[in-house]
Amino acid sequence: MGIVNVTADSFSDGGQFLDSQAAIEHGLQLAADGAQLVDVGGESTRPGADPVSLDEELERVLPVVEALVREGVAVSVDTMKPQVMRAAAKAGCAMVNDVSGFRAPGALEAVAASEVAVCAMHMQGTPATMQHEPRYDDVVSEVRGFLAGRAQALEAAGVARDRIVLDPGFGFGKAFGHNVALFAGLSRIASIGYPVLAGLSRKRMIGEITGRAVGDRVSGSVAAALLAVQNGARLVRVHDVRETVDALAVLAALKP
Ligand code: HH2
Repeated sequence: MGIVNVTADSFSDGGQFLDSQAAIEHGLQLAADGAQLVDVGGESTRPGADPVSLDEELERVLPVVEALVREGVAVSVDTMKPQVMRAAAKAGCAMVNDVSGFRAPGALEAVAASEVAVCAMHMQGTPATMQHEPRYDDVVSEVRGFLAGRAQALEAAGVARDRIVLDPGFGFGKAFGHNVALFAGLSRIASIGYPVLAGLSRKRMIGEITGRAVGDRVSGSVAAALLAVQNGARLVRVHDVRETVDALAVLAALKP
């Protein structure tokens, strides 16, 4: 899954693709580079990011989704808003990706009313507060329990089992040690019985390990994507698609 942030303030590429034409061209490039899904988001979820209004989010996301769908790209839409989910599904997106796990009132109904795939992610708190001393007794069990509950809620709302993907939400209300424990516990998350998506690309934990600034975390991110796949992730959400696709091809060809 390649990332297109149509935002002014995303942590790694904020402002680069706020213009729809630039976002569309970037999405097409990611697809040409080998992304099987292109994730389009109009609201940054970085810690402390400003919320975006419904109208603004629709204005940012829809033209990009429509253009990419027209070009035959499988598009995922990264949103927490049910109205954006409905509009994106109508525009032909293949997946709705919700970092709040479809907890907004009306979100379950919005995706159940369409045939789209869904990615439900775990987040402790909200983007405004999530990095203020996140706490868990047992992070893997708690995240696993939450995701199993969201999968159940999605199915109860009418979303078919084979449309559901789960994501532990690296960096979303997690300190470094929580992220490390979740990474080691990816196979336990996968054992819930749904494909798992891992999003580590250029995140702070990669910076904490490598000492590199956001713009210089490609190698660290590729290494994390490879290990995530080896640990049980079926999808990886990345900014650097070409590099990750090459690395995954080498992994597939050479792993014993
Ligand atoms: N991470 C980000 C955004 N959306 N969705 C899923 N399913 N999993 C993730 O790990 C995830 C996500 C944050 O990354 P990015 O989109 O680059 O930044 P921002 O939220 O600042 O736009």
